[in-house]
Amino acid sequence: MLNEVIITRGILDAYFKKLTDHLKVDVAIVGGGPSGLVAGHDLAKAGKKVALFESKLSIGGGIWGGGMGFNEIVVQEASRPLVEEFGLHPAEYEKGYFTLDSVHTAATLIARAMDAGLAIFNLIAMEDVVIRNERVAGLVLNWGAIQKLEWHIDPLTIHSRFVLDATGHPANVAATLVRKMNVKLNTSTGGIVGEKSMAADAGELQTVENTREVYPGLVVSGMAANAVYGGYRMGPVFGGMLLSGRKAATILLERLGS
Ligand code: 48F
Repeated sequence: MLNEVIITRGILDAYFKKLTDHLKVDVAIVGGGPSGLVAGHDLAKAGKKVALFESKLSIGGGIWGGGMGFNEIVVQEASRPLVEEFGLHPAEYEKGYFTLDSVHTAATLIARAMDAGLAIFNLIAMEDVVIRNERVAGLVLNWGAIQKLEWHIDPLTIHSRFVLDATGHPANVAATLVRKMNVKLNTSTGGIVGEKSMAADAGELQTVENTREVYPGLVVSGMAANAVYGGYRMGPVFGGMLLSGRKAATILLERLGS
């Protein structure tokens, strides 16, 4: 006969073991969209201790909804090797344009990243960063729902050697750092330059170019990179996001000394 208390204890013990194992990590990723998932996959595969925190229930960010809710996305030739490496099934639509089912893409990226060793914590939001010796050194975390309700409940904290801001359009980690610490970022203005309007080709190249360490200890990827450095948006073409995640992992592995 199934015992409800054993079920409850199993969940609590397994969850708190997972969380306790990730109170000190090499890289803490904020945001479970395409760039964060690819970065998490590559870092975990390279043997790094890496945890991803996503404020919402579902992981996958902007992938699920395709374009305007039509659940297909497009990737371009440049990202095809990465797409195939992950076991996705690109269908050529016109020369150089490939469609992917967005639900299969999100599910596959999540599964591959977790199989590589990425720990994912959904429902948990970054509300602030830890500062040590004038560098970002961890995350201040609270339940995503508590953040939304604006309840006055103190957060908990983890330490990380690096943080990756993969929060998409709002670049929430970099924005929080600038708002609270009044620091100078390594951007043209020293602040968050702001995302530009739609120009898919330029935006796709820029999201990879702009994937950089924007402040000691803080790397930005995906749309957050374009928001911070002033790149264009590109809509539901996702190759740049995937390649940005890969570049973020390469930068982080170099900085971690691998
Ligand atoms: O926006 P998102 O998918 O990130 P991305 O990797 O990809 C962008 C594309 O989806 C799309 C696009 C492609 O052309 O432009 O927009 O840059 O995912 C960002 C995730 O971060 C979460 C948010 O819920 C989303 O799932 N997030 C944002 N702020 C926080 C957060 C926070 N403070 N704490 C935790 N998660």
